Amino acid sequence: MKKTALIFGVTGQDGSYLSRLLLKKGYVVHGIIRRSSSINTSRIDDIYQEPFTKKKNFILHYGDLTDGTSIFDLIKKVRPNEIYNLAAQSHVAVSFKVPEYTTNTDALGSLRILDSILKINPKIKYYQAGSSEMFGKVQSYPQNEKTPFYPRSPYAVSKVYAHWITINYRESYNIFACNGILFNHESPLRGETFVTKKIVKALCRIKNKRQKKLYLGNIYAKRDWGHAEDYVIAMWKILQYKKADDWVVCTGKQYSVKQFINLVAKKINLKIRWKGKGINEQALSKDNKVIIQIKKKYFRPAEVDNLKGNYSKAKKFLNWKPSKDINSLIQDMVNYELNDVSNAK
Ligand code: NAP
Ligand code: F7E
Repeated sequence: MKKTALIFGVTGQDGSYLSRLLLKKGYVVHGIIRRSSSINTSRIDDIYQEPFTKKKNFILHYGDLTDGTSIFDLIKKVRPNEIYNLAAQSHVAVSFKVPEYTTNTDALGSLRILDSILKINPKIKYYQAGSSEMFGKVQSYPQNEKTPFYPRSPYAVSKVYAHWITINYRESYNIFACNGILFNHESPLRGETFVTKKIVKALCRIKNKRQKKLYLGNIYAKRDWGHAEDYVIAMWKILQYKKADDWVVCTGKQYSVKQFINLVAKKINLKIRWKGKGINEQALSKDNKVIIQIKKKYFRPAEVDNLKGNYSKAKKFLNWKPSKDINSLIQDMVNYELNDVSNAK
């Protein structure tokens, strides 16, 4: 019997990679999409053309995490073996502007799914997309499953709620409900307003004289960046493990935003020189034009300065480790941008 998976957030970066992985493993994949005035399925459109989806193994339904009725009805109709909750208002800076909506989706959305599982079939396995943002103002270093949370944004606070309600439904009702605590993961399919994609795209366009400047916020924040393709494998392994548990997924390596910029510039052979300090810091091209400038509007009301994880538990029990380092991640993202005609010379 083929396994059936239901993915909330199928149109996002991770939803796209996870769908491909599960279809290759022979799953029937159902995904939830939201109605929007412009089509928002660009990350999964090509999956329809793949040979492994010919037998209608990839089915999309309208729904929304803020709409409990749609969630309940879909789970009842699809009767999945596994549910992956990847849906979220996932932008930390935006969560300060829309805190109530972020909480409704990211915190209560998880509760709505868990409660539907309880009422429809408590045997359905559940994956909750938790985040290293929950560690926020970090209490120990590097962060693992035992590190206390100190969330620093409405996004992170909502994810902490989702984390604990997942544990609560596991302990109260014996549901196979798991938390992945994933550190930043990127790819060519990353949303364009996240810092890695913003940097790679802009520097490729600047190199090809399609754009003059890139504006950024805090370039001294440090992150543990991995590749989304590796991280969806961890999600799947988490639901195949013999018991439901919580797992940190990361690379164990850390770079600042400024270091990331330097690595991208080097990769595309764009010479840059830094000058100035604080809000006046700038990067200049070899002909002394300002190509990167700092803008106050990109700073957050509260920042997460310093994230670096420890994935020993996932390595030991799930036999998971990252296969791609920062250089292959950047290579992958750069190749994609340079092949995009709108960025070409
Ligand atoms: P993403 O690209 O922003 O995708 C988010 C997905 O959620 C999209 O499919 C989006 O639909 C959907 N969505 C948003 N609001 C929704 C709602 N109210 N109802 C139903 N669907 C909704 O995020 P991602 O990078 O793939 O991340 C996947 C999950 O992992 C998220 O929960 C994120 O918070 C979490 N996470 C991400 C990272 C990371 O570094 N990428 C790290 C840790 C945790 P539209 O396409 O219609 O907008
Ligand atoms: O910011 C700094 C910014 O938005 C990274 C989400 O997937 O990962 C992501 O959250 C850092 C921050 O990711 C700009 O202040 C500087 O310190 O790419 P980001 P994030 O906030 O770490 C976690 C794990 C998630 O769970 C989230 O869903 O870069 N930064 N200048 C900037 N960030 C952005 N976006 N734009 C700038 O111009």
